[in-house]
Amino acid sequence: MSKEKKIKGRISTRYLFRFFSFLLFIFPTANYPAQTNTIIPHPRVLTFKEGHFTLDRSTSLYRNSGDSLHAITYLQSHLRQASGFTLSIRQVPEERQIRFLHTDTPIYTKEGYILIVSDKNIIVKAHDSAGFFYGTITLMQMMDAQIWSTNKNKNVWHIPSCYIKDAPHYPWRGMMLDVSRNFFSVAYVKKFIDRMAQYKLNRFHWHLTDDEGWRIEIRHYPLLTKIGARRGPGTKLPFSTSPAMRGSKNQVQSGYYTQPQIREIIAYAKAREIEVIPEIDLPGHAKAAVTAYPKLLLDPEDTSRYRSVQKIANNTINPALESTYIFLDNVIGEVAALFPFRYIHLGGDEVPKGAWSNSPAVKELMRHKGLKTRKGVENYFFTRMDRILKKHGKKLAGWQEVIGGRSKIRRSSLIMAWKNPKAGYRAIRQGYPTVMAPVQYLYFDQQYLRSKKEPGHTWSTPVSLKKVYSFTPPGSARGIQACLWSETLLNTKIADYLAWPRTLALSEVAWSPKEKKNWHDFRRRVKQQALPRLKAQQIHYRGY
Ligand code: TNX
Repeated sequence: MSKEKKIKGRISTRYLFRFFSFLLFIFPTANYPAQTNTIIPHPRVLTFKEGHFTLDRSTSLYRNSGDSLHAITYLQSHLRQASGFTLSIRQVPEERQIRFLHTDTPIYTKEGYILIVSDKNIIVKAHDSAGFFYGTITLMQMMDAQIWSTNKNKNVWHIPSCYIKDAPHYPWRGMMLDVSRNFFSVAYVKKFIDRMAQYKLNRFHWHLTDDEGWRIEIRHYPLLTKIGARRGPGTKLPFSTSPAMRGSKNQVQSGYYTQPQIREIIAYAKAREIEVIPEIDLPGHAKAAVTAYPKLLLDPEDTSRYRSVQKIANNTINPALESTYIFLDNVIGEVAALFPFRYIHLGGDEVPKGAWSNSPAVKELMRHKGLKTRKGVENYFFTRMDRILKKHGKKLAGWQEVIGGRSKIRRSSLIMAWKNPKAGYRAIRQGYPTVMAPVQYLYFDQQYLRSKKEPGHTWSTPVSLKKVYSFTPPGSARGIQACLWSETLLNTKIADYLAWPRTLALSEVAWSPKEKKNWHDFRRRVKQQALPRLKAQQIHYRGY
């Protein structure tokens, strides 16, 4: 090539460079692809505008009320982890700022928010603490996935200009974690809660007691955890009862949460706008409790021998003994003092056939109260338990069984329907606030698809991501909830795998209006937005 041509070449490269720089100058978004929505759950109203906001260490924060504190703290701490800097809070509005502005009326409903991003500033408007938090979560979903990492190496963030107005469809957007069958550490429970918050879920149902373990410290009754939280060789709780007590055969499995740890977890959840609902499963599913305190909870003359559906022998508290109610009053007293949320879940599911059938105390109770059936005895038990809860200033939550037969519990009791959607419709018709948790759609302990290679339960139908997404709860339900029972959850990897990405579908069904549901678009958003974030947090999700 001649010298002349080389020079010409260099000139034209330089010219081209200048030309493109000029283009970038007049169209600052030219180096960004056209914006598409990647937010999960899909917001009610969303429009993208030209331009973007650049967030870096010089960006400041401003708030005109106290109810944006959770949101601000959350954003600040993630930026600190991902970038190493802390955004400062200023007393006056200025440019290049994220402003949290309180509104006098709710945005649509409770928990709603408006988010406006422009190249000059970001405005989050809300009427309550949850609204600010969710506005901030949406903002963080529009930032690079590195916002969820902890490696302090991203310093500049671009957020597309937009206008978003949003609020949840259902007030109850829950997940249940069973920590009885297999125990999970405080650290994992916190992770579980934080991940829920990232997708605007707001009720953590903590299944704290069951046959295989009592996991909450009760000061009145130390044996509940001393005996009831340990199983395996040399302990009083057998290890081998099939099929629920799986695990490595030679090791004692133990674990429970102390009251300070429980307080810590509740505060951690509260900072993420999540209420914690504890479950003490009664009167069935109580092998751990009756093993720890047989004298208080079992009729010594009861010769009935029976097994639960999970094949656990003689696992049911006797409802005809006064000592049962004294015991439960003391337990509920401590639980009520620990958990600020208005509901305490008392289970009520799967009382085994044959329980109490030979208990003289129960026979006497039936005669005395004119109870004809075992269901009648269960109802008597729950009516008394409801009164105890009332005394401690709490409301009852229970599985659908608590309203079988002629129940006298308060109408304000919260019913969780798990056997099928129909059970939920029935509870709604009877006037109870109802949470839909049907196994066919929302049991995340079930396999995704039928295969020997897939972890999870097989007793119901498989629950694929698409199946979760297809669930259409009635508008009149209080909300929906997924359940992660832990019989097969031998480690946190399995727990992660079963929960993700299904939790994303749960989030959208619980939050977004039906008209916004679109399976193909959802899948695209899962791929573009969610999976990189799960990866950044090392969540062991199931690919698809
Ligand atoms: C049924 S759902 C149960 C649980 C099991 C679960 C396993 C409900 C209220 N009871 O005890 O862990 O199935 O999928």
